[in-house]
Amino acid sequence: SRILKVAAAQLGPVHLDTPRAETVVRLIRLLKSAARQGATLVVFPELAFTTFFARHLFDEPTRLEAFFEHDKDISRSSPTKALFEEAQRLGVDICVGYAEKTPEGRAFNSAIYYSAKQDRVMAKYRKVHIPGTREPLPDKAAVNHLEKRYFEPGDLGFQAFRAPGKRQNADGAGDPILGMLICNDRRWPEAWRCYGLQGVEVILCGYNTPAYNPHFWGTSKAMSPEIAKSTAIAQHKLVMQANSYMNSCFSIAAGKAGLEDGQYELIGGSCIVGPEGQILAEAATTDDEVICAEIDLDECRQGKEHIFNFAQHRRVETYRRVVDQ
Ligand code: CDT
Repeated sequence: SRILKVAAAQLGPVHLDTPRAETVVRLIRLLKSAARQGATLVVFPELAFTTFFARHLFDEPTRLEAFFEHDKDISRSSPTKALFEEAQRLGVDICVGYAEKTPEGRAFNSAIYYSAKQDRVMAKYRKVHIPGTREPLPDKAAVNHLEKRYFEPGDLGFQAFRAPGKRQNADGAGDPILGMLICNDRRWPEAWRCYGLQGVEVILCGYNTPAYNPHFWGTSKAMSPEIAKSTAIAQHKLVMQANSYMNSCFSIAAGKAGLEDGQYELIGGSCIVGPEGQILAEAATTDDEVICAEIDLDECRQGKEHIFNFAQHRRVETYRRVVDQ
């Protein structure tokens, strides 16, 4: 058995004017709580250091720039570095999402994996499936989702990696095989399958999912906000459970939750899912909350060796449309 204690750190609302440093303090509190419960890997939400700013149109470029991290290595720059320093002190690996601005001025919705053992950011993922629109909606009452305006689609692909932990042999073969996704990516089976084909054992996914947004969302205008919200939560769990099952892997989903700026609601529902599609832990609130689960990575083998043994059962000669269209 290859047992690991993992956690999702759900973050309650972060408002437009919340100072970054204040949010970092909350993230550190969640990290410490996860470490006290024995977790050695903690996943934080998408764009964890700020409000979900893509719902707003910013006329002033400097206003928008303030939501981005401009330093190449946020584990070494203020105020974000305090989170990584604490992770180092506690010996806990973290995956955290942030708005990345490159030195060339390119903008990505990114997540990084920090290894406490190596004391460095050892993997980066840039969100591939960018939802929403470039232009704001004409309907004045609508809540915008301007991710297409603010972020380029990620250019790093879906690269699985091994996180150095309690190595079972010299080449690291006992270390967990991990992959990162960000929010809307979790609804696309192709993204999971790219990781599944690399033998992924744990998918790490931060998210910000609106509870009610009939302009964009699979929830119709005829639905009450209550039904729309429970549908959004059900669809979130559906994709985490189904894709974990179909790729025989664990998954950890950490969301931002609750009412940002008193009016924009994000679903909670942070969860940890097993390779048979079963929910192992689930958030009970829409505020700051840590959920943990002890997982045995060897439980991925049952599916990988039998029902979803890709080498034995996939029929790649029939899948051309998936990449051609
Ligand atoms: N942040 C993010 O990707 N949210 C999307 C909702 C997009 S609605 C235009 C999600 O899939 O949860």
